[in-house]
Amino acid sequence: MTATAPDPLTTLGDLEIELPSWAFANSGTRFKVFPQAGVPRDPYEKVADAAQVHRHTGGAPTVALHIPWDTVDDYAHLRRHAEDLGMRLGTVNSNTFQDEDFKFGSLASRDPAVRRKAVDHHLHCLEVMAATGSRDLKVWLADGTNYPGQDDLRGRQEALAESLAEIYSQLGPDQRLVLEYKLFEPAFYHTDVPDWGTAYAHVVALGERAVVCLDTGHHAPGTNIEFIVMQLLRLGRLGAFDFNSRFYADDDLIVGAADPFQLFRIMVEVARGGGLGPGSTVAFMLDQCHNIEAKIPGQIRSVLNVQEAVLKALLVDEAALADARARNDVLAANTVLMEAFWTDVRPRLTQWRAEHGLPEDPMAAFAATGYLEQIATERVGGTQAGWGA
Ligand code: PSV
Ligand code: MN
Repeated sequence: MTATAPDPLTTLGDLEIELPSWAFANSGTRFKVFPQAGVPRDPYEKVADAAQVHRHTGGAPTVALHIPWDTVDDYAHLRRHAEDLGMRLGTVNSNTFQDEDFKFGSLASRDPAVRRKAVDHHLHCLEVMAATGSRDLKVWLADGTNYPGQDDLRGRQEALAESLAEIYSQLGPDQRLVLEYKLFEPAFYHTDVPDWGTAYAHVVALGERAVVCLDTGHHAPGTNIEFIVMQLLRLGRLGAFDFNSRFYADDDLIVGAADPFQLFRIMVEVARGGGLGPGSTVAFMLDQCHNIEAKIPGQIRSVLNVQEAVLKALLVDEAALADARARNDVLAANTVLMEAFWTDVRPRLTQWRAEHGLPEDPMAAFAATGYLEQIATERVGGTQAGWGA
């Protein structure tokens, strides 16, 4: 750290983590969804649950919406509801993966009628964003093929470029198009936006307000994700994260649960690349599903894990690191990094929370509120929201 570097805890205090509305809904695997008592029945209740996460962590003031899952009659009203709870509505995620018409593709379809419908869905999302006050339209596509020869790979890229260009042309001056890539699933042979390079090629062609979303679960095992973080920051195109953790594929588990060291390495590159602090435009979103654990505490734990990783990353002794690197002292450089990683930042965070009027132990404090028991009793009738409903 240089003498002029801001206090890490100040930087941490500015960090805003965005919560996914769908993390509060029922979710599962293709084998089984286990419903939980008290799960929200509408977007209003999802926002109320998200507000609990922010209240206990001080670090999660925005909720991302997924359309049509979070369709309401009056988005301005939902926005006021969020604001009344001390929250804001954040990224709007489009959804072209659950409609029969998109079976063979959406924005990358070579059928003009299908593409029209997919583009129109995104234009509708832009209307939603005007009412919610959202900056980012996040586009993740399930588009791809299952069998070699099934479709024209290049033709689909041209179709996709055309669709994205039309959507981009309708963005407001302060809005961004955020393109998310994913290696595979649901398509198994090829995906139309499989990697950061493809996403980058598309966003560069679109213009300055198009950026890339890096979902930490969307790479081949063993991929050096922090390298991609560094490169996208270097190129000025890291727009957002979808944080989660994985053991095998796109597991959508609690961020930092599977590999806290990887999360730390990612945050080191974010910090070094200017992705933290007041000037940053990187959106730090969670994209997780709590299939077997309670959802609100699952989100609280996730926010705490990100905060811990960020604080550790900010503790890297940059001067010592630069010195070791200049001397090609491999072991010394590695030691500097590991010292930061092994620092137990929990006492500092406890103190920071106390100083900011937050509960010292957010997990215990939330459990003590009885909120989970309360919503289990109160939220009877109606239909519980689910991933996909
Ligand atoms: C796709 O796997 C994805 O990561 C996209 O972000 C979707 O919008 C989200 O998951 C849905 O859970
Ligand atoms: Mn995602």
